[in-house]
Amino acid sequence: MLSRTPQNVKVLIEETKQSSQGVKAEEKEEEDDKSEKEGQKAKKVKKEKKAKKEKESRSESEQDQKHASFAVVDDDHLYVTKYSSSKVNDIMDSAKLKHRTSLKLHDWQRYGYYSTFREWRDKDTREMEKLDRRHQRGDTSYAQHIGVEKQAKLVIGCDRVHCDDLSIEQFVEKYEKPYLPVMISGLADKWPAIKNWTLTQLSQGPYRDLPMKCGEDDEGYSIKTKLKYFVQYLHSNRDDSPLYVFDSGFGEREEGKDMLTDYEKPKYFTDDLFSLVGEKRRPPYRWMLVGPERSGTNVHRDPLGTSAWNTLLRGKKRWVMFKPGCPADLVEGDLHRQKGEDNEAATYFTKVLPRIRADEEKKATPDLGMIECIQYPGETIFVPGGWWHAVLNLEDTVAVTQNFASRTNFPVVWKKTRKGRKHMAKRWLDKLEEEWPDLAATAHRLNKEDSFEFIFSDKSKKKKKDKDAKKKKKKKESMMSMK
Ligand SMILES: O=C(O)CCC(=O)C(=O)O
Ligand SMILES: [Fe+2]
Repeated sequence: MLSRTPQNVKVLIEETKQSSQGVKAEEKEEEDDKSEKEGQKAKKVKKEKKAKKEKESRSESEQDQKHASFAVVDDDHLYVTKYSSSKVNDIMDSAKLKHRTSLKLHDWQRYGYYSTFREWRDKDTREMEKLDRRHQRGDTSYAQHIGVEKQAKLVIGCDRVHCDDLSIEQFVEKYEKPYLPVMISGLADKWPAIKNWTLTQLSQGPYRDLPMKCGEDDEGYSIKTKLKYFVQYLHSNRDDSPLYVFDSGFGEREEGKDMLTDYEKPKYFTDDLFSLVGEKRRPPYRWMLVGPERSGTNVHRDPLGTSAWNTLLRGKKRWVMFKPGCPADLVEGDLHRQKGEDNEAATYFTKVLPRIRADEEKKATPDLGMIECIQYPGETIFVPGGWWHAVLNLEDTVAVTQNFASRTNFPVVWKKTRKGRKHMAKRWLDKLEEEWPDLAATAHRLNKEDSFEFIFSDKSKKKKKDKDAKKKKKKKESMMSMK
């Protein structure tokens, strides 16, 4: 682990010293009382001890709130009037050090985005709104844009539609089959999550003690923190690219089970073919996201060729998408990142992306198929499999997203799964044969066309066994660290 900065070491040592001195002083008092053997005093000590125990057993959150010193202004603005408790600072600092080991704590603020971000955001928002108006007016169609018809435009907006105006069949024909993104409003209007997932509820309501993944260490272990601590960090941090809750296990923990009933799969996304392999074996597929302003997700494609829907409950998200098949080093920014610039979404959107766009502008025929837009609260974006995408939280956000294999994307997902998750793919195929013979037939046809065969050598079986054991150990250790 990287050492802390001298400044922070000093703070930590001072705090540790103070508290340990405090404990020692109390113990000493008790010893003195005993040695005096005064019945009255002994009774008093007993009473005090009892009171102390009771106090300790009082809910942790009650005590945390005393530390936090914030004022609830409305559902989403729990303004921190003073930097939150040192306990939360310590927890989050330790998470930060584990998550990005190449940074010292003060490096998390080295670019000063905290002071410059809003100016950039407001200007960018005006441009995005203009782009959106042009797109919704129908100035550019997806067909032109992705090169199916001539006159490709450099960047366009995303189609927007209300769910009442888009039937499932229309969605499949217009967006899912041709693999085109769309922003759909109205799907979450009745979700309990609208009320239950406000930032205040998340930090004070029934989910406050849920451990949520907010980072990953160099060995791939999850770094988790309780929601109530994370929300305090969200309100008070000044980091360039803050930690981001991106948690796929929220519905599996006892205290989080109710979260699964706070939302429902929108009508367009009910196919979920991976469910056939069972909850334990299937790849992670649903995530709860709590993103402080300036946090985000850098350019990537979703795993195994799956498509995704992402519903935003609070705040605003800025999206950029590139059509499938674009060169990775170009869209990921490797060709446009300057020395000293990091690989975080905030830098990508504010620095790297404008350079990619400017270069694209110089091309005779722009060919990245860039789609850029802002997602507003209550909107659900459909991200078709294979599309590169990056997201920046323009404000503090809460969202839920799921990835899925459907009848429509099945051929692509099958090819990726049989290669990337061979053992699971075999099991999947067996289940498909029972439940969806037509899809199993598609899988067999694709295997035949590509001369693909399942071969499980002893070596690969051992590798799988070792991997499973390691995963199990990791999970156990990560649970232990939360206790
Ligand atoms: O909201 C985000 O930060 C990104 C989520 C994402 O990549 C997705 O939904 O596929
Ligand atoms: Fe994604």
